[in-house]
Amino acid sequence: MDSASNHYIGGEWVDGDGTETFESENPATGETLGAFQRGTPADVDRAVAAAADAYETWRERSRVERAEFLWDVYHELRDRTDELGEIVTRECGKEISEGRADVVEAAHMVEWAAGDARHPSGDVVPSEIPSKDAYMRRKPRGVTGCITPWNFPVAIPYWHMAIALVEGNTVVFKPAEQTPWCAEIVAEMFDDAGIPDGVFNMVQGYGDAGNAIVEHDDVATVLFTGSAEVGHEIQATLGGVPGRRAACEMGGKNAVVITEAADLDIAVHSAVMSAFKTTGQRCVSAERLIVHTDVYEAFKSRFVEVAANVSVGDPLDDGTFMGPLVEAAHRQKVTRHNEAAREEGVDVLVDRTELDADEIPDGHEDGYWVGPFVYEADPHADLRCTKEEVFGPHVALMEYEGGIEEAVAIQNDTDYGLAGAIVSEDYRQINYYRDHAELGLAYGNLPCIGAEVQLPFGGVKKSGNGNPSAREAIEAVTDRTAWTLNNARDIEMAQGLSAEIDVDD
Ligand code: UN1
Repeated sequence: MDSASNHYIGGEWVDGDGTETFESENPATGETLGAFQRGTPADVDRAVAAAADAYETWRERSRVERAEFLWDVYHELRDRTDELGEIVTRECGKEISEGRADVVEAAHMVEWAAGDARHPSGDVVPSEIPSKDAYMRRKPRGVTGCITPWNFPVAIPYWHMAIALVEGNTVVFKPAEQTPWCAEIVAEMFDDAGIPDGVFNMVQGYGDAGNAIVEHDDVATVLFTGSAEVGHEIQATLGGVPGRRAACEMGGKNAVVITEAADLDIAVHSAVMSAFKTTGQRCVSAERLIVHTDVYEAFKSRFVEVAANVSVGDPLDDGTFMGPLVEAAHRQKVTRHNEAAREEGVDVLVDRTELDADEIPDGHEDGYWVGPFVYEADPHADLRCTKEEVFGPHVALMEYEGGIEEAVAIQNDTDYGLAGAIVSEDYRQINYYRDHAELGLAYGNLPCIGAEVQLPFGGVKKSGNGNPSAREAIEAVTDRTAWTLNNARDIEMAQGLSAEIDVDD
């Protein structure tokens, strides 16, 4: 990439209105991967106009026909999984199996959306009146703004866009500024598939471009996955505006509950995956481990042993468990949270905030490295470190003495409600957790990461108002119409309402 790459608007790669550019960087090495034009509100205006123009003809095509374009994307994702997985890893630092899994997850979502195009859409509903046919039919809503995070730079854009497009909406995509290269590939795949001009548009850039989408009156729906801070602003902006809608999926302060009836092998495995995979940078990552006193010491010694030794290193190496954090600013943020936890007086068990020089692979000295930070915290103390989302490998061990009710009360003692897991061999405990944990995604004897695309995805409480996945995403990007047709010559009304019209002579 010699000069800064363009936006994709109206079926063409175009120069933006602004002159500023930004760079994509490999977080494991600090190497520059490319330069990209920084989108402005004027670029967003142009993209929204292109999407609005294309909408009228796109919505007239059948669902099946619209899905044909996505099947091409699906095959490209499958054929290029290894190559694209490596690009994901190079641009966002996730270790290589996660880089590939990102592409596979994207393929799964595209497959789900395109496959669903041949399934029933809407419902046939009974009527009180035999001569009436009643249906629930779906209509697309129009231009959909998709604002996506860096941590799943291929999968999450397709979660949003595949379903929006199959349902007949057109799209303006604003990817995260940390992963513009992956976004460019996403756009190229739509271009390769020959999607009609203006149906898919992309404006690269920062939050000001995202804001311009949110504030644009011609954008009917905003799908957002990212931080709670930004998501709540989007909800506040669109909340009371007639005709406009936002579905937001945000963060969590997720927990794994490990009861006295836990299989400790499963418990350690679940906790390590939940806390440290993706270097703790999933919205579903666990930052709290709520452990019963009877198994506390045994669990602690095994967990601490892994946390102290788990491999942090070159994410392109197959043997690496954790890659770097995504960028310098995020490394500073995680470091501050680790320091703040210490200042609150918690007992620190593992502190790999600064890795030893010999842990950092050659040529990777400029990476944004951090290892696990593990501490003990009283579950009943009012601590910020067990309440605020860090988005890093920062995890509290919280010991409880009571029954499952106490464990679930601690799990629920957070403003968030995204993901969680219980580890137990006691089905009564599992069922209690299933029914009372305030979560959108709950797991038994598993990590709390790794959701599959055909399930709803999203949280409760501060974690979000949307489930931007599978069938629930259809709700976000369509409106329902109750359509009733009379097949008789006479009009007959429901509820016994008289249809007679008396005329005075
Ligand atoms: C996110 O971190 O924003 O459940 C999404 C998972 C993935 C998606 C995570 N399928 O871990």
